[in-house]
Amino acid sequence: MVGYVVKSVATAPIDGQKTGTSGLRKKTAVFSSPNYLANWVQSLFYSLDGLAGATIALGGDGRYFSKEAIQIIARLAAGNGVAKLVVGQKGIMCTPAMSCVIRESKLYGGIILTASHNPGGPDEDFGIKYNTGNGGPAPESVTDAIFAHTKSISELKFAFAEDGSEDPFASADISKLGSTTFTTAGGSFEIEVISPTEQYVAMLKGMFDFTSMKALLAREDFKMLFDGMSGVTGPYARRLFVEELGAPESSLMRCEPLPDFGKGHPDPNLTYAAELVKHMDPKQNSDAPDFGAASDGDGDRNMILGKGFFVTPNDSVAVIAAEATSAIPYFQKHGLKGVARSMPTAGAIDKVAAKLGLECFVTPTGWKFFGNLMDAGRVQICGEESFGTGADHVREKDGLFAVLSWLQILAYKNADSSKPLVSVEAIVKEFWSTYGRNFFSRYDYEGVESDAANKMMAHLEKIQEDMNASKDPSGLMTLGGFATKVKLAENFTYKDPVDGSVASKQGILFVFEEDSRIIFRLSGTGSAGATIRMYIEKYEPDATQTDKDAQVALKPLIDLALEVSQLKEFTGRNEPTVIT
Ligand code: G16
Repeated sequence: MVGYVVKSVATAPIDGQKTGTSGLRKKTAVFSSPNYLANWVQSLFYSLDGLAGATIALGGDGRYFSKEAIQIIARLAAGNGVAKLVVGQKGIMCTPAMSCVIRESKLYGGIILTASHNPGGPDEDFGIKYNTGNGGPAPESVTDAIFAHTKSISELKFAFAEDGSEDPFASADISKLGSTTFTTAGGSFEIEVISPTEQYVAMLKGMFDFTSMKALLAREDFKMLFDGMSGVTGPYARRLFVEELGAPESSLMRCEPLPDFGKGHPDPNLTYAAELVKHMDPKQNSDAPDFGAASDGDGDRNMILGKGFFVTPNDSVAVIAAEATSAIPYFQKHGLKGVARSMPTAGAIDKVAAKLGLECFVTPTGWKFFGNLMDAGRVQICGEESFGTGADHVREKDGLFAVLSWLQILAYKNADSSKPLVSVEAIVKEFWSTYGRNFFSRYDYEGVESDAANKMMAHLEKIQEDMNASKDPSGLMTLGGFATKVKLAENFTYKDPVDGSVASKQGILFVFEEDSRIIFRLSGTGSAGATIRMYIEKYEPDATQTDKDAQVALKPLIDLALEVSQLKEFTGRNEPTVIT
């Protein structure tokens, strides 16, 4: 056994280490600057009770700088008394798999190295986040404590090799499965390298009926295409769709994980997954597949497509909830009592909850807000407009869970193989005819100057405050000089129904009398400048009107939102970077 010693190394606080919507994300150059990562990780370890002797997991999307980060974290983990680090082979572990491993192996927690859907590489982004023992992202009580420590930190507890060299754990080869133990005076430290796929794939196999999905994929009139966007999901997708379900290798695109995602932006939306969208469009590809899906850098986001048809994440989670107990074995077995969505997510799932008599919760943006509701057994399916869909099998959103859910629903609707294929589009349209349609669009303005974005938000805050101050007894307000009547204007505040914790200022929303709304918030996942998100939603109950193009149906509201916010005037931006 190889020995190591723990030494204290002096450091000083570094500005701007506040955790965002999901972890700390910065440019790789910032993360690799002296002590930047180490300060945050040491602050994390200071914030955790009972860490001595604990086992924690470590892995991520394999992006550029991950190898160096693993070495730093292992040295700090040993230095802070962690007994064992469970590392995904080659440092790989998709985010939902990490949640699964923490839960199933009953670990103390886990560290995920990812900036999710943000690009990677020396000039792009790196990120880190911590998940607690329930497998979910750390709550704000933990991230606030980490931030407080980053502001006063003065020492790093590092492990060194006995000969004084800096990498005491170099002999633990993380490209190979197995375990290595190192010793120090009065203690030891073990590094176990595990398969990033085994536990997670086994869990998914227990949740779905692979036989019926296999039969669907064997049909001559059914083809699927999965885009791994050169992120971490590729190997999981190959294992599930090709090896387990028998789909041909040609059902996969960009399924080799690359540290810079092939210089792409691994965000599964209509802009950044344009290549997949093109393959799925029968006007551009005469052999367009029937079902398409994409996943992001770390495998928690997903996009679902039919042949020439985009399923919004809002509709996707609502369809899954509506079909769950008839089509998906996991929910047939465990039942469905409640659902949840983030505030800017369109309310299609609310309609399902009302019809099925389920509890329905609206939380701030950030998957961490679903954790308590799931732990309390009140919510089993959740979704966010930001291409996040998941269930209570783990405490992260789960891209492959969403893709398998859709395959399972398709298998269920197409159980009779002698009948023509029921398409993704037909399933969504049947949903609209039952529940009505929540037209939805999100405009993203990326890389806006922070000061300009903050001024625009302050302007909107003032409008909302003035409106509330001048409310007449009818409770209705007018927005500026516009005819539209406003039912509610607020900066969203959420009180967690389980632990009573309060999250305020989570987005400014104006809800109109005729079941429509506009929302503004600043993204918490960018690494530089600000990203303004403008969300527009309108509910259409009339089944004869649900077939319109969303941009056409929402045009008056989009114009109103731009005018009220004075977005162009504040930011100088005439067009959004991404329209969803
Ligand atoms: C993270 C969070 C999600 C959130 C999304 C967008 O996703 O886990 O809950 O909806 O960011 O957040 P924002 O609008 O603040 O950018 P991911 O996939 O980036 O980890």
